[in-house]
Amino acid sequence: MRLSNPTLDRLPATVRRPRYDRSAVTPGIVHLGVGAFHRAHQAVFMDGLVAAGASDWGIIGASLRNPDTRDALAPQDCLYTVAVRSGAGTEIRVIGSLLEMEVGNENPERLIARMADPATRIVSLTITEKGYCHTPQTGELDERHPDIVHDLRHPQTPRSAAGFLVEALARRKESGTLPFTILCCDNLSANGKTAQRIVTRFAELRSKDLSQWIADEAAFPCTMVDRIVPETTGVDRAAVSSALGMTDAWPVITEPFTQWIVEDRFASGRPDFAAAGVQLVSDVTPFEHMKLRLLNAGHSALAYLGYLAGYGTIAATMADPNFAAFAAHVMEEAAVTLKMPAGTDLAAYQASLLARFANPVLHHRTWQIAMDGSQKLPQRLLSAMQDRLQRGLPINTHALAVAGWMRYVTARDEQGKDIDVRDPIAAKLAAIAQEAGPVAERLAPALLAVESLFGTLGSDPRVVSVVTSALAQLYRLGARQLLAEQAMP
Ligand code: CS2
Repeated sequence: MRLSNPTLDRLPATVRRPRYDRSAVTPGIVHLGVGAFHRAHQAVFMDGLVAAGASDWGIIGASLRNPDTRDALAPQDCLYTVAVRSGAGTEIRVIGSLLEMEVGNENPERLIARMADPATRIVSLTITEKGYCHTPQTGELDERHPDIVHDLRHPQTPRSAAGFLVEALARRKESGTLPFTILCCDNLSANGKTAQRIVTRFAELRSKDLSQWIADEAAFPCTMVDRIVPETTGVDRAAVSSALGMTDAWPVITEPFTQWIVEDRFASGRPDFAAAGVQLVSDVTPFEHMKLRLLNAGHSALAYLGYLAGYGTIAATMADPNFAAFAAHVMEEAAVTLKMPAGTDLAAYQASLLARFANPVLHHRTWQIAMDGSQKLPQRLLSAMQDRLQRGLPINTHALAVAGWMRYVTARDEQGKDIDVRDPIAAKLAAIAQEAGPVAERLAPALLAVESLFGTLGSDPRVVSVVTSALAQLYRLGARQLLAEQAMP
């Protein structure tokens, strides 16, 4: 038996499910990048809103290139399970807010038409950092990116998110329809502004008029999104299907915590997000910095050093007290760079992050988080480093995290085994590592010279010196021994 509309009734009584009439839910949102994160985060908020009778907005989910999610969910009427895991056990809930699925590269026209349809009022995005085809250090569109070059030549059959967004917006302009709101839900710094810069620049390369219209009429609110959602494994699928008493081909696994903070600027209306616990604010910046520099920085630091030490998951890494202390130090270094609204308890926030990281029933792989470091380091580690340098403060712990990344991208672990490094510039990084050899004094400066990632920070002598010495120690002692020595009083 497969999870689907007709089988909803056969679920065990304890499973929360859509009790509302799904046929009365209408698509108001097109979401690009319908991966595990979206399905455990935004789609759950939307399901909660409909269930509470506060909205009838559903989601059309789109993958830009990969048909896997559509293939798994289409036979189940786009229903899927969210399994929330904690020490207290697992709570499972079937989500009904996803109505249809599209795959961009299979049928670009249909996806564009969906986005251009006046019924679509928001296009939200979780396309990961690299999906923006930008230079991570500057946040500008990379006009030489192959997908961008392609999409400018073939605007009707785009590949990139920017290409889809701009073509759909062009058609809305043409037909006299208001633009949709572009709701960026990726972990980028000033994510709405970054999306805006990229979309308007791409549009400008097509037509000044179009780009002006988008700048004047569309909205790009910034958001802070937070929920830890590891990749679903075969074991997870089997466990969820067994709890359901029927097959769910692609459930998502997550933690109890969830948070969504959104700037309240929408071009064509929005559902009553607040009724589902979304925090609507006028400026997301402080919360976004807080999350990127504490949670995501801590995550990346643990992922690189933990992986090098042979730990497979964040929880396993955190179970080593020296690594937990290291994560806490990264957060302490970053915390002083944050300017939070009065009443924010940063110490409590950091403590809650450490507890979330340690959640032993969540198998969040260090390898998964280590992915795409060239896209993640600037907003997670480098901006805080820069702020500290400006104030004359030491940067040792951040430098060690960066050194961990450096050793990781050489694609050789501490035992000499290959690392499967996934990163848009993995080949370039490997070439640099090859040329420099495993010698901190050569490797650190060579990697710091990658401008798209480090910008001017990479030539700051203080950075070169502290990162080089951290990398030298990492080579000499290995991650475990190094952190053990640092933890000694
Ligand atoms: C993680 C994030 O994969 C990663 O890089 O740091 O996906 C993290 O789990 C989320 O941002 C938590 O909200």
